Amino acid sequence: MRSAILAVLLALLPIVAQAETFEVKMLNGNATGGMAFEPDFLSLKPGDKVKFLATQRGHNAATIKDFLPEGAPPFKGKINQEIEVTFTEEGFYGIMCTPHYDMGMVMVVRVGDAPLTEMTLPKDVRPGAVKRIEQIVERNQ
Ligand SMILES: [Cu+2]
Repeated sequence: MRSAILAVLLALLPIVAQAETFEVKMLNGNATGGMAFEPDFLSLKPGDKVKFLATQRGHNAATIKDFLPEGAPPFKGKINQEIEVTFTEEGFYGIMCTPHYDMGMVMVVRVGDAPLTEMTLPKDVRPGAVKRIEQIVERNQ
């Protein structure tokens, strides 16, 4: 019994050991424009974490409605709050800053290896956000 448990734990070990934590700054602006996540694109393995840092004031990180893989739980951080999120489901996640969504403060998180060309946006994404997402896709293809 004990050796069976050990075998299971050893089998899981590589997965746990490989999980990484990435940091994303929430900024009033950077080289990509005003109101920005930095970086605004991350490519993760399932189980990786992202820590959203309240680097500058007035921002949060939240999933864009219907812009996340099936089965993935939405999240919404509070303004000025640092949050850490574990990404488990493969696919594309659109992340926004709630107060600056219209201004295009969004980022894309990819979990897994799907090409960005397979990403589909929900219909009601705001124009400012669509513009930023198009730039993100262009820079990362
Ligand atoms: Cu913001």
